[in-house]
Amino acid sequence: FGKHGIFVERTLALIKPDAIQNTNEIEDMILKSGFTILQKRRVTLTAEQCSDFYSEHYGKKFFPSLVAFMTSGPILAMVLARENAIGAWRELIGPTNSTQARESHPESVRALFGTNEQKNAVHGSDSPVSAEREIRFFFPNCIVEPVPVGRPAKDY
Ligand code: RTP
Ligand code: MG
Repeated sequence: FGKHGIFVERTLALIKPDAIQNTNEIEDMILKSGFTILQKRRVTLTAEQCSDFYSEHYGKKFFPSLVAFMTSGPILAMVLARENAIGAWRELIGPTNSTQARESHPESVRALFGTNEQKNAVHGSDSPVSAEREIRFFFPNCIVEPVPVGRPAKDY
């Protein structure tokens, strides 16, 4: 891909029930970090929908309480776009455990708005395959492929 272009990647972000009251501050952090919010939807998941979304964790010890937590109130699903969106959003949110995040990444979203290893404020897709699945889960009509932006016209 040409040296004047970038790939705009998409990722799925969730604001979890424990941080829904901090939505405005979290959106400010997202926009200040150069993301565009392409889609936004507030939903309350059923246990069945949540189990489907987190099916990779089915059978783990924390699965039942994760589903109880994630269905305890509304969440905000967003499609974020940026160069390297998946990695950049994971970096901005910090480590999974909010207690640990406050030690190692005190400016991260999970350090600032989460509580512990379960109530950790936000979710971010962990790979391009996950991002595609998770974006489609919440936004069935959304385009998920990376798109080139800023490429000189003569290269097309
Ligand atoms: P996420 O998927 O939400 O972005 O978080 P992650 O990749 O950093 O963490 P993951 O391992 O995928 O776990 C999914 C969510 O399950 C909850 N969790 N609870 N030991 C526990 O009690 C425990 N471990 C994980 C968290 O809410 C985590 O984000
Ligand atoms: Mg995960």
